Amino acid sequence: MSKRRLALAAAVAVTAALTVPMAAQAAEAGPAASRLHDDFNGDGYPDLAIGAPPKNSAGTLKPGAVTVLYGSANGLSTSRRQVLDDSKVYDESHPTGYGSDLQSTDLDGDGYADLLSLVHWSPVDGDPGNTVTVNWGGPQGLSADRDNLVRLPDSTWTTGFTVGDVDGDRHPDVITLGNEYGVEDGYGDVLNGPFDRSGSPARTSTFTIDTDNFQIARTIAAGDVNGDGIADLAVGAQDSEEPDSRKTALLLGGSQGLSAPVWLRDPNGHRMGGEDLAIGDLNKDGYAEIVIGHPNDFYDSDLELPTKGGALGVVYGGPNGVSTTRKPVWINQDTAGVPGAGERGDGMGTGLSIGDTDGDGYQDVATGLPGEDLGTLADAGSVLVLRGGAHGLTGTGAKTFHQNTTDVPGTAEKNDRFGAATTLVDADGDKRYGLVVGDPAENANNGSVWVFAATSRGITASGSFTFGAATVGVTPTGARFGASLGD
Ligand SMILES: [Ca+2]
Ligand SMILES: [Ca+2]
Ligand SMILES: [Ca+2]
Ligand SMILES: [Ca+2]
Repeated sequence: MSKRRLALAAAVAVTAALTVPMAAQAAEAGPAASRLHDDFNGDGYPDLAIGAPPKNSAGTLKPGAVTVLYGSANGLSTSRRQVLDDSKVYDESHPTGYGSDLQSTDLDGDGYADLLSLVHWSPVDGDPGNTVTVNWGGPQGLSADRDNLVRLPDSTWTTGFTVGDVDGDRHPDVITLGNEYGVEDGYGDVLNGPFDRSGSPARTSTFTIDTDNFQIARTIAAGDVNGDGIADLAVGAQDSEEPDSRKTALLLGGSQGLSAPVWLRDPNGHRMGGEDLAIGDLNKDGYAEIVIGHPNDFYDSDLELPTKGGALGVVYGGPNGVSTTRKPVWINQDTAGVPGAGERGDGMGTGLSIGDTDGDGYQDVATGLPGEDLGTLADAGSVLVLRGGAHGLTGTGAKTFHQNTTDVPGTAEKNDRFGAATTLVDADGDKRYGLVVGDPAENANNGSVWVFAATSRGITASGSFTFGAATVGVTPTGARFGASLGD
């Protein structure tokens, strides 16, 4: 249909024919170009996937749902939507948890982005066990049916997955993180593309992060840290004998496989880790930064955060991986220019996302602070958007949003925990990424989502809107609508 889609396919083909790495290739493997990855119907406007993986009162998963809002010249609207709802097909004996950990990429290279979700119980093989599934994109949107990319062994628990071209063949790869029960020896599986339409990868390989003690693999993100056009991996881990420890390993991608893990350290030599990771080029030098969300300030570890209330760790990229000229930094609410003040339990670093919110070419970072108090309202929650620039991530020009911000619909209440999830999406195709906030705890775990537009001055509360599961036809009770947002 769209000339835009055909043009994109041609550009990718031309790039793939080159053998010498160049800037255009670096951009393609990084977040800038991977951003067309969320255009499921190929109309040139990125789309938004919203997960609602409900749990019952005992904390057990139930059949889940995914709602896609399709982008347009006017941005997102709940009237242009597609709902994929397992609860319409399966009862609670089929606890799919569909809608957990949503990611997108064009897996089969047909020009339409495909949607990937972690699933606990798969209708395809009908057994418990973690699976990564795919709904295929096409001119009418996502396929209602889904295929299993991989069925993870029953002896493992899966903590997440990411997508990126880690072998440099221009086909996206899927990387899952797992831990073997009883052993707690974290490892990753790489499913190397291209994938066929049954979900089978061309080949697979495994890597370990166990270079010293046993490590529990917890979080993963992909992006091109060393600027060679091949995606690299950041893996968040915990020393299995130190429950309060968090650390992050960098593994560089390459045609011969991943490099050995290198642990990231702050200028004092302390390992840098947290609960969430994102990768993007914040200072536009061609080397992507690793952003570490460290929301928990109750850890008792060798990590000495400079301040309270959670923080973002920024590790700058360079030609060899970690920059040798730019030191890693921690940024929190006590950093100059950042609104508010760091207090224990604020949870800054929850639900990280990266995108260029004001169109200046520098990627910006959004983070939730679900434990932020608003006056006497404990844990009402807020979101911060910090700007990237020539000198990297800065507090200057940072913006904050919560349910009592002028022009933001809703009313902040105790324990709302606004900001548990965020994503940045350019749904109107103007190269400025709007903000989407997920709040699965809102209204007794029914959940809600807020959508904010972006202008040349960044994210704006003007015109923001909110909606919940009922608006899109998903059963709202305990839906946890917005628990995950497509990335
Ligand atoms: Ca689209
Ligand atoms: Ca596709
Ligand atoms: Ca790389
Ligand atoms: Ca950079």
